[in-house]
Amino acid sequence: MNEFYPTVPNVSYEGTKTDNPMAFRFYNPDEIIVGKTMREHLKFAMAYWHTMCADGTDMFGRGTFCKTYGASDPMDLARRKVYAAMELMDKLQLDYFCFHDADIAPEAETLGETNKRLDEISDLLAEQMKAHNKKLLWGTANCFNHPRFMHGAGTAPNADVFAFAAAKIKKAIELTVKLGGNGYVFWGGREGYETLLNTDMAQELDHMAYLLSLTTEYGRQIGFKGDYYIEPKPKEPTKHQYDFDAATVLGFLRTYGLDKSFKLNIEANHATLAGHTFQHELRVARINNAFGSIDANQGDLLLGWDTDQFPTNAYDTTLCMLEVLEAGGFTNGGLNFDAKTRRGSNTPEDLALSFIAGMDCFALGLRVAQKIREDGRLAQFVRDRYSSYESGIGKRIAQKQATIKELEDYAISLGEVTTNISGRQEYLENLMNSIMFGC
Ligand code: XLS
Ligand code: CA
Ligand code: CA
Repeated sequence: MNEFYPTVPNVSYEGTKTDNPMAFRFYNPDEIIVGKTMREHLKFAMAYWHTMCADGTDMFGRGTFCKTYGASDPMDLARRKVYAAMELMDKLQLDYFCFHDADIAPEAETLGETNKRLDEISDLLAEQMKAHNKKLLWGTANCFNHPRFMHGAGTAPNADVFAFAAAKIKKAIELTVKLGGNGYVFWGGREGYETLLNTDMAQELDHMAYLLSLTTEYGRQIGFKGDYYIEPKPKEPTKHQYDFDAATVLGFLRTYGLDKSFKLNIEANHATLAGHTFQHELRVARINNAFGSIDANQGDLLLGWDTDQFPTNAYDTTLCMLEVLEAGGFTNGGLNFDAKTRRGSNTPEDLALSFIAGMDCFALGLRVAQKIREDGRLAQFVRDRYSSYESGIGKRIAQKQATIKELEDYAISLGEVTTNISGRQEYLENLMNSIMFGC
């Protein structure tokens, strides 16, 4: 087989002093940090759709990257992508990947034919994954690209579309099981609305819950042992997406008794689209025992859409890794680079440099997060801030033993609240800087 990325070398750790751009400065895969290698902590994955497929096409212009791999027809292209993916993952030391059904094989005229194509390419993937020691972090179904999904998939007003979506998800779960996937993601695609004037929201939500039950139960029947994730996103492509943010998804799951069956796949760019920080979404997931996996990217706060940029903001990755460590690390999840190079960064070297930047940024985040935990001042500050709940009336509130009359008597006896301790936000922000930059 050809070499698809001749200008990309095998990338390894050279430390912060190196001037080699094709090297890791912070990501040292086999270095142990609190009992685990960095590789085990970070579990980096490549998103097949961006890395192998997307050619930079946007609504103003054609593609700027060549993603044809020298292929002569669509199935030849699908096969070549498998080999190219393995080569790139090897060179970048990426152990995992994620895919949609439509990323690995082109849709045919009928679903039956499409499924045959998926069988063929997944056979090749299975063989090559074994040869290259690669793992599937999660699989998913693309129920948003084809025109049949113009009004949604599980929430479509057309029952034929619902059936089609169910069949596609069934097949995508089968592929995930076949490839030993650790997870399966439900991302709402077009599950939302453009206007309530034509929408029966109650019926759509009921249908969505039914689709989730049907497909996830089927997965368990065929031996899927991994985690099911829902990936929140507030808007785009629809004006309103039902899986708006982590809290909305948790409320929806509880309404339909599905909360025990799902965890969340939190994407940084979707968090900011919802008007939250990445850290907020991770915290909501963690405190609700729903922390599962992460789509590692970043948006541009000056743009109102999903730019899916490679993550290079070390402050955000530090806060993210603090949440991950606090959650006890990943189990079935990992850090999937749902990210693409900018349209103007259009060479294979740019692709490698973008992964290096993202991997180094999360490695740096992990290193600093661990330093913050070792330092202990941040966690101690938070504990002290709530210390009034450790004794007296506070302890009775924390133990949920206080009566309303008791609280009233206590408040009257106080006369006024005289002690309210400063939150010291600026001090804490400066503390973060001093730990991050080693001063
Ligand atoms: C799109 C989503 C998508 C999911 C998988 O915005 O991020 O890529 O991660 O369908
Ligand atoms: Ca995503
Ligand atoms: Ca995105």
